Amino acid sequence: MAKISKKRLEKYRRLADKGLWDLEHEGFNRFFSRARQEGVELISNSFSTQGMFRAPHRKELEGVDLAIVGVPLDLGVPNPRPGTRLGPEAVRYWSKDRNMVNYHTEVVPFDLCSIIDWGDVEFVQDAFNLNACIDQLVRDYSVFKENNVITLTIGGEHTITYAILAAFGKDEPLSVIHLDAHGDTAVMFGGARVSDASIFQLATVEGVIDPERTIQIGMRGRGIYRCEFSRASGMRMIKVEEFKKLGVEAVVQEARDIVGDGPVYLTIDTDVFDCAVMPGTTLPEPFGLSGEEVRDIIRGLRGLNIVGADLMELSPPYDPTGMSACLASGIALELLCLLAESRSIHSGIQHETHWK
Ligand SMILES: [Mn+2]
Repeated sequence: MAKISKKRLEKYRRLADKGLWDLEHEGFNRFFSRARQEGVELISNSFSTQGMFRAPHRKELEGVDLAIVGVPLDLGVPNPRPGTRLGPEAVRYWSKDRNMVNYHTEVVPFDLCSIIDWGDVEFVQDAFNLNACIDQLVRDYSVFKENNVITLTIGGEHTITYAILAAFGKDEPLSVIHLDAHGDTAVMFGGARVSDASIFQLATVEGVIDPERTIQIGMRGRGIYRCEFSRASGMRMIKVEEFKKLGVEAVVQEARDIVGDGPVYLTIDTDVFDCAVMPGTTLPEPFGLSGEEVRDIIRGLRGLNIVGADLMELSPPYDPTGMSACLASGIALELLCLLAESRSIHSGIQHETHWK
C-alpha cells in the first residue's frame, strides 16, 4: 500500500493549522469573530454568557427587537402530569450546545436583530392561582407589545399561549399556525373556563385570533373529540393521517395561503411530535410528526409576518435521557431564526445583537 504523498499530507496539515473559528462561510466568520470580540463564550459550557443560545440576558427592552422568554408554569395542566415548569431551563441547558447560526438556511439571527434572553417570568401575585398567573402574563406580554418587541416563548404549559394571544391580538386579530396533537378548543374543561385544553376557543370568542385564518396541524388521538369548536368556527384542521398523505410542502403552502399577509402567531405543543421522539411532554401521543417534519414546516414559513412563536408543554421529568429537551432546543433555534428573519424583513431594519 502506497503511503499518503507528502504533498497531500502538507495540505492536510495546512488545513489543520487553521484557527477553530476561521470558517469558510463569510457571514458565519464575520459573526463569530464579532461575537468573540464581544466576549461571548463559544466553546465553554460553563458560561458567563447566560442566555438561551448564548443571547445576552437583560430585562430592559429599549432597542430590543426579539426577546426570548421562559414561562415556568404548570398550573393549568388538567391531567396529573405536572413538570412543564422545568421546560425553560432544560431548553436553555441544551441551547448552549446548539449553534448560534443556522447551517442550513444560513440565517444568522444575531446579525439580523437585537435579541435578548429576558429570562423567566416570575409570578409575584397569587402565584398558585392559574387565572392570576394568566392575568399577569397578559400584562407582561402587553409590555413587550407596547415596546414593539416580538417574543420567542418557551413554556410552560399551553395555557400561556392564551395570555400571549390576548396581549398581541388586542388591536388586530392574529392568524395562527398551531402544531399540536390536540385542538385545544374545548369548552369548560374540568369545570374551568381557562386551561391548556381551551386556549384557541377562548382566543376566538375574545376576538384576538381569527379562526378562519387559523390552521391546526398534527391532530390525533382522543383530543379529536374535543375539537368540535375548531371545525365549527372555521379553523382548518389537518389530522396526522392527512399530513402524512399531503406532505410537508403541500401543508406549508396551505398554511401560507390561510394565514395571509397579516400578523401570524406560531405555536407548537411538544405533543405534536411522536411520543417516541418526545416522551418529555405533558400528554404524549403516539403516531405523531418527526423532528425533521416539524423543522421543515418552520423553515417553510420563512417570509411570513410572524410576530411571536412558542414551544410549549415540554416536561423534562418524563424523559430521563434529556433528549426531548435536546430536540426542543433544536426546534427553538429554528424558531429563533424564523422570528429574527421575519422581524428584519417586515421592519425593514437590521439591528445587530450586542453583548457589550
Ligand atoms: Mn396544546
